[in-house]
Formats: sequence, structure tokens, C-alpha cells
Amino acid sequence: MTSERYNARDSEPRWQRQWDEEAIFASKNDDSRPKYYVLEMFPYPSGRIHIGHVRNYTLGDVLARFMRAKGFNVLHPMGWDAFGLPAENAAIERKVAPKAWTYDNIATMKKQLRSIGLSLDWSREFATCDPAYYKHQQKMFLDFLRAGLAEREKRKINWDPVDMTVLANEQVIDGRGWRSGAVVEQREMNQWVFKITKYSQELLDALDSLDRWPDKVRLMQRNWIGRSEGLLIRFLLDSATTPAGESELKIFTTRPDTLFGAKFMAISADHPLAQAAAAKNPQLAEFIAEVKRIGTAQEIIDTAEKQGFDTGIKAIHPFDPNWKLPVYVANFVLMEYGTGAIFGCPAHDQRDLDFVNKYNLGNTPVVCPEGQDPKSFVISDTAYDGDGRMINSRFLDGMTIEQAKEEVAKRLESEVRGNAPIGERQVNFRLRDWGISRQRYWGCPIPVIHCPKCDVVPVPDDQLPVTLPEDVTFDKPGNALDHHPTWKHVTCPKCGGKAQRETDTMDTFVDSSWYFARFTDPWNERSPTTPDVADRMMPVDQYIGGVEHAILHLLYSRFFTRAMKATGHISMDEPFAGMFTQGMVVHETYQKADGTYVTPAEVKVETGGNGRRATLLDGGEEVTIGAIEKMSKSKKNTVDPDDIIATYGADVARWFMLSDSPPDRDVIWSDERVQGASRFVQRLWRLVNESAEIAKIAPAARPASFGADALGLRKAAHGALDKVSSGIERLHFNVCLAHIREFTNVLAEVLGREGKPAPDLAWAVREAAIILVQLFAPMMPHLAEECWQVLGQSGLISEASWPQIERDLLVEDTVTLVVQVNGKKRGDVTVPRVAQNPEIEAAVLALDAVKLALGGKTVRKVIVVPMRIVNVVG
Ligand code: ANZ
Ligand code: ZN
Repeated sequence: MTSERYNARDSEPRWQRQWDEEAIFASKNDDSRPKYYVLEMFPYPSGRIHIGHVRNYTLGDVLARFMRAKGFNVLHPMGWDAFGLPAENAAIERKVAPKAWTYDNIATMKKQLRSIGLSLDWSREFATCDPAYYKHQQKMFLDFLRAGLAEREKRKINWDPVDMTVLANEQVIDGRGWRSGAVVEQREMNQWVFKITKYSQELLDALDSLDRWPDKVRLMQRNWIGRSEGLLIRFLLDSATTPAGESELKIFTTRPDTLFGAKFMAISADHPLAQAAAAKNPQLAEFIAEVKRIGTAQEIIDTAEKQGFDTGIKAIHPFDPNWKLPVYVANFVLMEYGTGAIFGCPAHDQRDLDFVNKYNLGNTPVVCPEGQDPKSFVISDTAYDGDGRMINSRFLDGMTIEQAKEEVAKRLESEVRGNAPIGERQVNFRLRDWGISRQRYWGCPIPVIHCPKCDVVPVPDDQLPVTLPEDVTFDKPGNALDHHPTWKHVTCPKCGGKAQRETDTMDTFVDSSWYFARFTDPWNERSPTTPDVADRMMPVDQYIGGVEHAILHLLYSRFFTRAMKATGHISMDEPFAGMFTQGMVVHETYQKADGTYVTPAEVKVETGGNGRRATLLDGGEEVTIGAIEKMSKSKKNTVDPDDIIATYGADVARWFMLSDSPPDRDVIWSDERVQGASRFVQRLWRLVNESAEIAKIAPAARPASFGADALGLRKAAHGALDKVSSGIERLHFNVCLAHIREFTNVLAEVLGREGKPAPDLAWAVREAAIILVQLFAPMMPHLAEECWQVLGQSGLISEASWPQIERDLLVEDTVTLVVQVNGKKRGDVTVPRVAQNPEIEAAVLALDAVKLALGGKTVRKVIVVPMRIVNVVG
């Protein structure tokens, strides 16, 4: 028997090397077994793997290893989401070329990933910044262009006048550029967009079929797509108050029922009527400029105080020519939605209510909740958006909201002004087309040429890829491609005249919208996919990633798959059959007296009489234990995967991550619990070694029958096997681990017994140990390989088949019957499944509850309904 401790540092690299050399995780596209595609969101090569990656990839790895053992042809690839701004920032700050920086990071991180022991098919690896990858992306862009799925469009963008660059909404902070601090301007620029809105309805409807997606993710997508049914209404403007050339205002509303509660009209600062009114009103012009400065990011608009400016224009109520409503320019009305204009009904819309309360415009409730007296129903600070009956609404009074909506729509549809009806039903989507132009260097070049004569000319296929020049400088602000002396100057492929390349590159979300399809055949040099291979290996059966990508990345990928279908690269609509969003890794924070944060590695935490206490390792100063938060550099509450793996080994890190919380919840990193996992590893090692000793004396052939001890152990083993198998399929990993621990205790108890075990028990011990090792192999693959050898098994456990469950061992051997006395329930009785009636009767009559209920009466009859009821008739 070994007394040696399991040495992860020695074992883990050894097994990793062997897996690698034998290429056992490389999957083949012509494998005839059913496929299973497991994918974790690929990492951005920031420089180092963080602990969140370790969790993400471990979750996927457990599933991949399990499905492989179950006999599937598992596809489990890895690559790099390698374009993006940080590489350019590194170039500016550290004078390293974006390409070199990126590929260096990839090399470092790949080494780190290997040290986790992931069952990845590295033969399919690529980075999105490889020209061999983005060449196909450029090809698809051109396909989309020809199919009308990509277009050029004038769009409003955030312009930083100092950095001379376009900023994403997130880069605008309080109306200023995040880097330069300059006041950001709104500019109209030609941008490339993907026509995702062509699929709005389809993307919405198909969510219903994604039954292996979290409900919350589907809901987020639904809200993002934001379908609403409503009415367009043309309000006539009072000509005495209206700038020349303007005569009506068209609004979009989802609540036409509330028309009699209208108190004002509001238009966006970008609305043509606002521009017209501002022409003669400098104060209004200034207000408009201020609103535009704040920007158009939704969060800003949602949180900013509602503000408006009365234009002096009056609109006329569609049901009452004498009812005039003031028209305001308001900061909460977006030009990009509906018509950029609304009517405000403060009693039933909170924004409108905040607005009228600020400008003293009053409110009239027009929907009264059931059970409320309309006379006393008033609204002050909280708008009422619930159900009810119409009040204060003339011909609508007494109707339900739905009836009133219908009535207003009908009346306004049939009323004509000019040649058109005043009202028109409309379905609106919040979803906008996807603007993909970025004025950045480190991205996929958009493969078009601008010719003064021929306008936009696609780069011919045989000239793809349009590669990024490497001799670029970052000493000037703006897009390095634009500054390059020669790159953009080309001859027009059509007329041969002087022309310029497009210098915008694609949004990096484009890169990640089809990488999963590329993984199915990354070797194809001629086209993005090999359609029949893609159709066979896709969809991804289980996709795993952070909830922060629940909206954009998943929606763009769903769009892209449809667009690829439309252009002949794949034949399906939905890329991800199963989606799982994992929780974060969080950690408590530590602060010194002066408020500065220190890292977990710098402190010692002890648990004493007064609870937990933390001191600095260096010097012993007491530090405050703060809130448990998402790991972040600023709070210094991070742990480095390299340190953890060096100290405990990858298996311990993997086991801890899996055991402590359900995978969709946050897991609190705790050194104490990691040490617990480490002790468990040693315990398993000891038990397997002890089992191996017993296995040596076990008969090779399966005994013809098993005694009670052996049977008990076998039931525990197959019970655990059953529960862990179904748990892994449902990604309930923490539950699986609990079952493994429980089973370990059963085995330990058997091994702890005195004396030499009988042959049948020895055989059962060997079986149990083999099953145990296979159960934890997906979670702790290195330890499992080592144990596999100790147990004398041949080959690699990573290639072994999942053990067969013996179902008859799962059947409970007792049954519980309801006990009645004269038809009334008095309790229950548990008897052996095989018990005969006399035995059952004796057990029932011995029950105190039965004796009590009989009250001394003699028993006339006992009726046994097999497996269910025993009725005692007295
Ligand atoms: C009158 C009204 C009364 C409204 C009421 C709501 C409640 P969804 O569901 O998101 O489609 N709206 C329309 N266009 C807008 C724009 N460009 N910017 C800001 N708000 C706009 O929302 C539709 C509702 O949002 C519309 O219905 C309109 O206000 C407002 F008790 O019209 B409603
Ligand atoms: Zn030309």
C-alpha cells in the first residue's frame, strides 16, 4: 500500500503531454459516431487567463469528457477572439505592435490553458486576426452585400474631436470622450450596417424553439428585439403657431386608448420639426445642442432627468378640433424609434408623469383600476400602467383598454386627411440594424474600394484577403489605417482609375458571430465553411459562457447563421441548441487602514473566537475584510490561476470550482475550501490505493452471487453512477460532486473494516473503485489517469467508455405500504419487497397505531393490496 501523497505537480504535466502526443482529443469530421459539439465562448487574448476562464472551460470540459466516454464524436475546439482595442492601446502605451502583442498573449494563454488539463482539439485552433480566418469573413461580407444583407447608411456617431475618432457609446462618459476628456460631438457618417432587422420577427419567434436556453436569456433577447404593436397617428398642427412648411406631426403610440389623457406632445432633438422651430429660437437651439451633447446611449437617457423645451407650437387633438396640446422638444424621445415623436399621457406613463410634474402640465387619469371609484381615483407621483376600465374619455368610457385601443384605431383608420388615413396600425421593433464600421486599425478590413467614378466597388474575390499593413504608427490619434502612406491608395478594380480603400474595419462582434461554424472545418482554404461538414457538426449542442453576452453576441450569431444560410454557407437557422450561462467567481476584498486594497495573496485569514480576522503576511498589520465582489484588478481581489495550479494542481482548482455552487450561480473563492478540495484529492488517492490492494485478491471472474456486504457496496456504486450520469447531462455538477463524496464515504467504510474481505466483496471493491475513478475523471482527469494505472486498467481513462449501469441494482429492496384500519389511514409500514402476506400482516398488527385503532377488537380480516395498501378490518 502506498503511503506516498499524490503529487499533482509531477503527474499533471505528464498526462497532459501524453494526451497531446496521442492527440486523443482531436475529433474527425468523418467519424461515424453521433457528434456532440461542446463550445465555451472563446477568450480575448488579454495577456493572462483569469479564474473566470478556468471556471468556464472546466464546465465545458466535464461535459466534453463525459460525452466522449458515452461514445460521442465530441467536437471541443478552442480559438482566440483576437481583434480589438486593447491591442491598439498597448501599441500606444508600450510601443509594441498590435500583432506581436496579440500573438504573444496567445502563446502565454495557450500554455496556461494547457495547464488546466482541458480536453481540447487544438488542431482546429485559430485566431480571428489570422488572415486565413478573416479572409473568409471578408468573403461573407461581400456575399451579404450582394444579398442585400449589408448596406451603407448614414448614421449618427459619437465623434471625439481631440482623438479624431468615433467612440462607442460605452466610451462616452458624461458626454465626454473616455480617453481625451473632450466634449463628444454627434456626427452623421456613412457606416456599414448588417440588416439584422430583416429577421426581427424571425429572431423573436424562433426563441420559442430554443428550449435548452435559460429563460432569462430568452427574455433578454425578446426585450432587446422589442416588438410592439401600436398606432401611427397624424396630429394636425395649429398653423398660427407652426413654422412655415410644417403642418402635421406623426407619432407612434402603443396606448392609443389613452388619447383623452394627453397633456403634451414631445419630439426628439433630432426631429425636423425641432430643427425648424429652432431656426428662429436661439434658446431652443441651445437646448437642442445640450441634449445632443449628452448623447444617445440608452442608459444615459433612462437615467437623466427628464427635460423639455416648449416650442410654442400647438398640436390639435385628433378627436377634438378645439383641444390644443403644447409641443415640447424632450430629452427622452429618441429619433431612432417610432417616428421620433410622442403624445404624453402622464397618468399612465411614468416618464410623462415626471415630465408634467416638472412643467406643471397636470394629469387626467383615463384608466381606472377595477374596484376603484373613478371619482376619487387620482394620480400624483406614480403613474398607473395596469388594467382597468376607461374613464374621462368620452365615447371610450366603460370600455376595457383593449376595446378602447381597437375603437380608437378603427375610428382613426377610417378618417382621412389629404389622401391618407389619420391612423395606421404598425408593428415596431426596438432592434436596429447592426452598425459594423469601426474607425480602428486592429480589426478585419472591410473589403471595398471607393472610386470617385464607380462609387463603392467590392474587392474582387481573388484579391482577398485585404490584409492589414504591419508598418503602422500610433503617434497620431485616429485610425492608423487612415494615416498609412500607401495602404489605402489603390486603383479601382472596375475602371482602373485612382481610388481609395475603405479604412474602416469591422466591429469585433462580427468575428465572434461565426467562429463556431469555422471550427467545423478550419482547414478549408477556399470557403468559410464546407457546407455538408458544417451541417453535420452544427449546431453547437452546448454553448457555455457569461451572461454578459446574453444579448448582443448571441443575437448577432443567430443573425449571422441566418445570413450564412441565405448565402449558402450553412443550412440551419440556429447556431446554439443549448445555452448555459455560468456564474462569476467572486472573492472577498481586503483593505488596509488607509483604504488601499491588498490582494488575497498578501493576507492571512484566521478564524478565531471573534470570527474571521485578516492580517498582512508582511508586517502583521490588521486589514478589514470587505464585501464579496466580482474579481477585479481595481479591488485587487483576484487570484491567479497560475499560482493556484502551482500550489494545488489543476484538479483541485477544477474540483473546487465545480463543487461549491451550482454552475449558473456565483462561486465564492475561498482558500479554506480550496484546501478542503486538496485534502479530498489525497483521500481519493489513498482509497484507490487501498482498493487496489484488495483488488489483487479479488477473483477475476464475476462471482455468481453476492452477499449482503458486496451487494450494499454495489448498490452504492451503481446508484452513484446513475445520479452522476444524469447530473452531468443536466450540468448539475455540484450535485454530482456531492454524490461522488457520498459514495466515497461508503467505500471508505468498507475498506475500514477489519479482516480480509470475502472474494465477492473483494470483487465489489474493485468494481466500486473503478466506477469511482470514472465518476470523477471528467472533473479531475489527471488524478483519474494516475488512479486508473494504480487499478491496473489498460489504456487512458480519457479514452475509456463510461461504465454500464446495472439497473436492477437501482431498484429499492423495500416497499412502503399505507396501513388502514377499517378503511381509515393509521400509518404506514416498510417491508422487504419480497415479503409474503403473512409477514406483512404480522408487521402491520404489531404497529402501536393499529392496536390503538382496534381498541381491543378482534381482527376479522387483513386485506393486502400488493405494493400499496394493507387494510385491517376489525
Ligand atoms: C402614448 C402613451 C401613453 C404611451 C401611455 C405609453 C403609455 P414601446 O412599448 O417600447 O414600443 N415612444 C414612442 N416613440 C418613442 C420615442 N422615439 N422615444 C421615446 N418614447 C417613445 O413604447 C412605445 C411607447 O413609447 C409609445 O406609447 C410612446 O408613448 C413612447 F400611457 O404613447 B406611448
Ligand atoms: Zn472606378
